[in-house]
Amino acid sequence: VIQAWYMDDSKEDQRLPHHKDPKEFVSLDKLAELGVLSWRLDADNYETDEELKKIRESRGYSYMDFCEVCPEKMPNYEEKIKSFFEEHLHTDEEIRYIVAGSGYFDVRDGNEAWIRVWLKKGGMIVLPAGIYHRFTLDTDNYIKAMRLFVGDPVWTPYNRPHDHLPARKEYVEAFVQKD
Ligand code: KMT
Ligand code: NI
Repeated sequence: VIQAWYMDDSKEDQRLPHHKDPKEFVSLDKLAELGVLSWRLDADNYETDEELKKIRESRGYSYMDFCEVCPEKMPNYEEKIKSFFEEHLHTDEEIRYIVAGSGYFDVRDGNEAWIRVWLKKGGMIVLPAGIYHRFTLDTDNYIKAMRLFVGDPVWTPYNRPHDHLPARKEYVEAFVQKD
């Protein structure tokens, strides 16, 4: 339900996998070194899942709602799809738990290379505050995600470059190591 790999440089359809040739997978441990946390949970039972409950309690995720990305349920669908795929950061964590469908969360590694994280039903991800990232649907064209947040949600995206923001500086300090 969670796989990650380095992306190729082609400008083809963003919904395609964009593997390198040969494929170059990235471990969940490597993602954790970038501050990107992930879990595999039981999406059929999210209402009663003790594991989810524990994560929410330990990380203070008091807020919860759902975001369904499909043309019928999303006002300004095309515009939203475009803005999700603009490279940006947030001043808080971006937490998504996929309860149906699938999609790609792309994150920058310490050398500015794109890592594509493919999340399917049951996959949960935390993108740390200050990491540059973007989102796209895959060719299945559908995702429903639980959105979690500490307190009142702030969804504001700051498109790159926004390197002067404290959240960005703190992220770089804590996680960016070049090799
Ligand atoms: C985001 O912030 O990029 C999104 O909410 C995308 C949809 S959540 C699967
Ligand atoms: Ni975002």
